[in-house]
Amino acid sequence: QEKLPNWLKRRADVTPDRIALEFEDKAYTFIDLHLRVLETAGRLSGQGMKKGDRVALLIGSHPDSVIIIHACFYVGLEIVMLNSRLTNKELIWQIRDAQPGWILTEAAFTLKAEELGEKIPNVPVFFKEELNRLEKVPNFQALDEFSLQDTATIMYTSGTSGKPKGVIQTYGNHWWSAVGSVLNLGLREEDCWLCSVPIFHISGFSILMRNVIYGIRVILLESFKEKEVNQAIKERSVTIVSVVTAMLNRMIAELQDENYPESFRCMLLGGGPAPLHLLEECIQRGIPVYQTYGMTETSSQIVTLAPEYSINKIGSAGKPLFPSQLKIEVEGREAVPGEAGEIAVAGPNVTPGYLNRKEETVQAIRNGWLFTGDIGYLDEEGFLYVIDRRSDLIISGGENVYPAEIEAVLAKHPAIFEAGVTGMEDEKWGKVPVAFVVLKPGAALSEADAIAHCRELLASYKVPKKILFCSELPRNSSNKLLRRELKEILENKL
Ligand code: S0N
Ligand code: AMP
Ligand code: MG
Ligand code: MG
Ligand code: MG
Repeated sequence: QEKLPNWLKRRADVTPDRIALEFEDKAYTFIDLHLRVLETAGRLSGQGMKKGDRVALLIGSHPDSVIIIHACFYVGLEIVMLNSRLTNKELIWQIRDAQPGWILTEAAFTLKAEELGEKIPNVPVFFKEELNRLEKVPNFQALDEFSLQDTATIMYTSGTSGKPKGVIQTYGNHWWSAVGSVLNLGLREEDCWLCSVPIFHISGFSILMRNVIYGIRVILLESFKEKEVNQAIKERSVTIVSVVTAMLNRMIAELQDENYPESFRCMLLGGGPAPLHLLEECIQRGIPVYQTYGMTETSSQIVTLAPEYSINKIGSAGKPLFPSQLKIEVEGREAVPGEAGEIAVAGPNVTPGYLNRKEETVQAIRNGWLFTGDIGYLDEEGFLYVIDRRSDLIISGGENVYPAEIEAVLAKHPAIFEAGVTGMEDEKWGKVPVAFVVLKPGAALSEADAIAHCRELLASYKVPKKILFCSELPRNSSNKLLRRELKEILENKL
């Protein structure tokens, strides 16, 4: 069993007085954070939570959440990070699948949480605001060590089938992800990572891990606001920011003709396609953009373009981070340079698998390689280019939308016979879902009613932006829906 000392606890020992976290006008040193975490962990423990138990967190981006996350680590709890953009229908599905012993949330989500409590009565709901009133375990002992193969977090990611899967992320996955990142980007004493991506995604959560592993300052924003982000970069000595394309577009527009200070050294751009014109604009304006490729299954970045190649290899997601490996497979063989195929990755940051999904795990991870389902090619020098070619995945503003999930929801409507969903280019979000709907004979349904039906069951970023009624869907001889053809029909219509 490979072990490492408890990260925050070690940080509080080695660099206690460094600023760990800033939020609005508050700042916390590592020792502050540690003491608060210890207190919270004692109270969680007082509720009977113990090592190996599982807790689901429905929490926003603020210091209390950071404290709760580390408190769970101090107790040894497995954390299920819930995406607060989801509807309760979607959350309930995930909670039933993950079977946590508790849900820990906050007053901001009271409405949501009360319904969860009613619908899943066997999982008690706690509010963080009430934690202080809970009994503490006397002499609570925080874990001194983390076992690298233990599960730290579980994050749900949708799949081609439309049913979300819980991705298991171990302590080792988070550790090696942080190490891989820093071996590429380097570490400077003055580094400060701004977190305005959600902490329920690995994009944000990984920043909290780098925070304690590197001992750097993190500025946390409650939500993404381009003005606030730009201001923080300009006035608060931020050196690194993680963004998705939709954020970067808004930041550049807000920046107008101003520039970021010299000290700002990395705009880490991931979570979906990086349009070439955006990369070019950044280079022109001297914005140090680094494209990265990564996913929940790899605990964030696994391929990142090194700084010295940002101009020569523009458009590339780069090379695998030092501890990881990358290959392209075509029909069971490795592709030649320039040949597109499925991207497969391996390394200590890659998930051991999906929770409760043996079969899907065995299908995805073969001989130690995770087959991502993404299509890409390597150039002669081994740089990865991701091609946006999957018809079953729509990435809208960094959120994944799977057509099958929307199709299933539409098909539940009594007037709908069947539905097919595809992605449409969108200036703001990159891509948005559009649905083709076939009504039952004699049935009537308006676009607005179909959309209202979706809104009830789906997070709003998954709701189709348009519903096109038609008499049949394109299918092949074995009756499989041809989403690629939907895309063509759509392009001809618009
Ligand atoms: C882009 C964001 C910030 C937009 O949210 P915003 O502006 O705050 O919207 P709201 O005020 O909440 O809502 C207003 C309306 O907009 C709708 N809406 C919100 N988001 C979306 C969306 N994505 N698509 C479509 N519509 C959206 C709301 O629903 C609302 O509409 P109505 O009024 O109709 O309800 C926000 O979407 C955001 O934070 N996106 C980023 C999410 C993210 O982080 N994704 C990455 C996931 N992938 C990974 O984590 C792996 C990759 C990775 O780790 C990584 C990624 C990036 C950088 C670095 C890394 C790394 O490897 O380290
Ligand atoms: P998630 O499941 O939310 O972690 O999203 C990961 C997915 O985002 C990947 O499987 C890719 O489809 C997509 N993605 C991530 N980085 C890139 C990139 N640099 N270029 C294109 N697509 C990307
Ligand atoms: Mg995914
Ligand atoms: Mg907002
Ligand atoms: Mg995504």
